[in-house]
Amino acid sequence: SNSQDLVPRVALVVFLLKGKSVLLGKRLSSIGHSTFALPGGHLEFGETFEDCAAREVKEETGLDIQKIEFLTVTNNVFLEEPKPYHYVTIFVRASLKDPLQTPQNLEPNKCAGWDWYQWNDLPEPLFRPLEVMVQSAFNPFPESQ
Ligand code: 8DG
Ligand code: MG
Ligand code: MG
Repeated sequence: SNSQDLVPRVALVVFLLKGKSVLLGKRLSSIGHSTFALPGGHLEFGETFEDCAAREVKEETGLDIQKIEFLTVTNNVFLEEPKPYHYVTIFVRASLKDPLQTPQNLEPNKCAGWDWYQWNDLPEPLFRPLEVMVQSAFNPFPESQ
């Protein structure tokens, strides 16, 4: 694609929280290949943040989520990566509708597999937009936890 095709895009990603853990998957897409990232994807035309969060998590993991809450938005400009990208990324948190439901790897061409990781023992390397947040001491858990 030539440089005139480069536009900022809107992404929405989900901190799916279970106890002190979050759900992460190792990316197989060209952007952020082999890094650990949250479930999520592109906001579709006409979609609410909540609908997008529930849809992406369902499509990618089969999990049903509840208590979807907006957390923050970040501007992710990575022009020097092998594939330059600019995402305005909306971060939400959510919990499982059924805490016993386990994630399935429903998009094996895009993800090596999903697993729960303790927030104080995250895998490396993290996907850059997520790494930036962790470096800034961002915490996705409710105050009480
Ligand atoms: P879609 O076709 O399902 O809409 O897209 P996708 O294949 O699921 O896209 P994605 O790469 O998973 O997510 C879109 C973009 O969101 C990604 O290229 C960059 C941005 N993004 C972040 N942080 C994160 C993150 O932690 N996880 C994911 N999956 N995407 C993220 O800025
Ligand atoms: Mg997706
Ligand atoms: Mg995705």
